[in-house]
Amino acid sequence: KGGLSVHMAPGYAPVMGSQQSPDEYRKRKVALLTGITGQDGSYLTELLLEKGYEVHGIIRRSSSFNTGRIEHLYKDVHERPKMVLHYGDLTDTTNLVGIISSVQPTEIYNLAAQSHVKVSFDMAEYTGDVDGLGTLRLLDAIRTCGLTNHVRFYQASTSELYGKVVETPQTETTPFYPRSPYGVAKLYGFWIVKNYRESYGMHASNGILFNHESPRRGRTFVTRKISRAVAEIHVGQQDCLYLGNLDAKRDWGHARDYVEGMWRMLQQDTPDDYVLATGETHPVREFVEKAFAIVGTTIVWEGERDTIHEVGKCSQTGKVLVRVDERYFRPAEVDLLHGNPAKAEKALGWKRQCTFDELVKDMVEADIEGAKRANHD
Ligand code: NDP
Ligand code: GDR
Repeated sequence: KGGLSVHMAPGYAPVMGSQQSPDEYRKRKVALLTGITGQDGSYLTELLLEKGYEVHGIIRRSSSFNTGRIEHLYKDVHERPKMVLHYGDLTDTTNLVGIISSVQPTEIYNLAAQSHVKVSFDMAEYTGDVDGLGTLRLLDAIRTCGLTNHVRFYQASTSELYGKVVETPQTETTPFYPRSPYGVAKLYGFWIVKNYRESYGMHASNGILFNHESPRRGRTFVTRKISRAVAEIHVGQQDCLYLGNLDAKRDWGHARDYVEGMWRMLQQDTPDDYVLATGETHPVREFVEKAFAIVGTTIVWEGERDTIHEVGKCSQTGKVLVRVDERYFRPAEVDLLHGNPAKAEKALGWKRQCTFDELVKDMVEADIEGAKRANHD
């Protein structure tokens, strides 16, 4: 895969404030996404382009390509692109002010984050800076640019805010008890969004999204790690899958469904906070079993449950295909996530489309295609 060249498109000069009323200003459809190169950023860009938006995305300068998920949407700047990329970072205030003032967006989706929970224990300060203070920087940049009443803002909040189980299923009123530096940083993000909404009347909403996956999911998240391993074991490129806690339960949906909910939140007259979830929960162990079943392999578990001695064997051959490795356990775990999306279903008319079984199938089949292609190359 090649990378995309990034252009500050000609004609994007800084403009502070707007002479137009908020209603007049919002007649244009201009979205600015942080995290456009991530899983959700790529699906949301597709959705917004389909809806006729001009989409601007902030990407990080990287020594290797980080634009693989949006490459198919890219057009050269000379071909009047509807997607324009800008270099930036949530840690760089001046840069954010520069981009917002020149793009004059009508909607901002803050999807950028150090999004890996386990990594947040290793990089706690950085995660706090990007996921917590980064949200503040973006909100303040909107104010600095004089667009407080003009821009609608979406914050990628998370079911990790719930953390330790207080009640299930979790709703917008369930108390938060985050269990990782990531969750704590996102808690700051959640509250600063709510605070700026109440303090300055900003149209700023939190989407409290439960886990959502896809073939574009980062490879170190558990679902994609499993789907890739199943595919690679199937085509003979890998022997065994090493995992951590098999008993954690998650409410897993498809990312394509969830970006639709983000957009719907910003089309409401008033800002609010919404849970997006499937309303079902499944253990990691079940994802493993279902994923192997797609290639015709039945997994049987042996050894002491939930210890590093537990293994998953192929029922037909007896070969060990799954091992538990303590390095993938977290210092503090979120045992159970199970969301109730009733508010979003009623107020936004949103409902997930993809079932759990369809999600597993979609991911495993895509990775089998990828593994076969790699075998050919
Ligand atoms: P990804 O990890 O796939 O994408 C994260 C994006 O953030 C990437 O584009 C990444 O850039 C960018 N990024 C990371 N650090 C910075 C930074 N310092 N400045 C600017 N950009 C940065 O996440 P997802 O797409 O899965 O998730 C999107 C958002 O939703 C995240 O905020 C995540 O925390 C949150 N969320 C995700 C859920 C899920 O299940 N997927 C559930 C609930 C919330 P690069 O490509 O260069 O690394
Ligand atoms: P999560 O997703 O922490 O819920 O955060 P992840 O897929 O990393 O973990 C889910 C559960 O699986 C267990 N697990 C493993 N996890 C990983 N990554 N690797 C393993 O080998 C493994 N073995 C078992 C974990 O312990 C955990 O319980 C995701 C991210 O997208 C966040 O950004 C987002 O906010 C939340 O979902 C909602």
